[in-house]
Amino acid sequence: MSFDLQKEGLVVRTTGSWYSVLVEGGETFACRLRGNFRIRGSKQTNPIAVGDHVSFQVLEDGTGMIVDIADRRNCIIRRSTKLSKQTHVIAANIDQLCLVATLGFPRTSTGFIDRLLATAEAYHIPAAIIFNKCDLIDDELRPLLNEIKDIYRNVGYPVYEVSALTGDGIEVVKEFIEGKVCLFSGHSGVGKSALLNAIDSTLHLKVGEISDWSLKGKHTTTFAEIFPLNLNSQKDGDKSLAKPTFLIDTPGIKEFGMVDFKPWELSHFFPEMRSRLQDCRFATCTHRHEPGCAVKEAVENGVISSERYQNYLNIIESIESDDPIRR
Ligand SMILES: Nc1nc2c(ncn2[C@@H]2O[C@H](COP(=O)(O)OP(=O)(O)O)[C@@H](O)[C@H]2O)c(=O)[nH]1
Ligand SMILES: [Mg+2]
Ligand SMILES: [Zn+2]
Repeated sequence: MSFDLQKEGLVVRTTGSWYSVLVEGGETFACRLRGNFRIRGSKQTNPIAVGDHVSFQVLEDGTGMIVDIADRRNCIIRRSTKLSKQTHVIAANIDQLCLVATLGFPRTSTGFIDRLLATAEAYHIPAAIIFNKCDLIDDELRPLLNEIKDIYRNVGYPVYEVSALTGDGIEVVKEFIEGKVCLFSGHSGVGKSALLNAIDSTLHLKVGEISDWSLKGKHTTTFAEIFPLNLNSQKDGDKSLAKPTFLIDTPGIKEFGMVDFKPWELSHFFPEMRSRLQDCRFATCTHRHEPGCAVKEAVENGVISSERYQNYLNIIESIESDDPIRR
């Protein structure tokens, strides 16, 4: 028996002890994990998750035996229970969180946006905000939208404005996500399904279904799964040059959970505060009542958005009022 043929690929699906691994060129192999494979970080219940890059040996029957997992750039996890130390890795190596938001119909609060952004920061996942339904932005809403866009651009987040309905801005978003593994998140009703349909017209996701934003129904799974997106860009004919783009679907987690922040840690996940922490008098400054606080000073000078700061305070408050056993 020969084990010479070794391949590398992306785990796109997991079902029990089998992993679907996509290799360059588009072929998928059903793989298993070598029996004595050491589970990295004993706190995790699953050694491999979708998004992992693995090396495997092709066996005679055409299946694969995974022999190595590349280090993860990031991963999102779920605790089995609130107090449990065991965690379940939902997905790994996410290149881009696309936070879909709307200024109206329904209105996404900046509080929600800031929570999600802080969570993405904690997970080391780059985040961008896509404001959808821009066809509904009238003269009255326009200044507010511009103001909010400026707040996030100033912090360093890419911000896009699109309409899934008219197709406005979609090409720019396609260019932005090309070649990335993307996770779309946002409240129900903001148009995630419609937006994904506009990005990839072959998806045919149901629009207007309140409870379901995932691809469930189209592909029935309760596990996280990664799908190639067909960006079918009309402008360049040579598709072979395009880098594959992927969508992570995570049924079961509607939104990112909030990571277990400690109050003094939270500002590490607000980039505009993080860059000023060393100027606060106290290393564990929570930027509320402490003297010599560089963050508060930046808020007073209008350098840090007071809206972001208020949302920061609200998150701290919710951390402190939560189950005290956890910290
Ligand atoms: N006017 C307008 N309506 C939209 C747009 N995108 C989505 N919608 C509508 O918003 C509702 C919710 O869309 P859906 O994609 O199901 O949102 P999801 O819950 O985030 O997946 C549907 O009635 C869509 O037709 C848009 O760009 N403009
Ligand atoms: Mg939906
Ligand atoms: Zn401070």
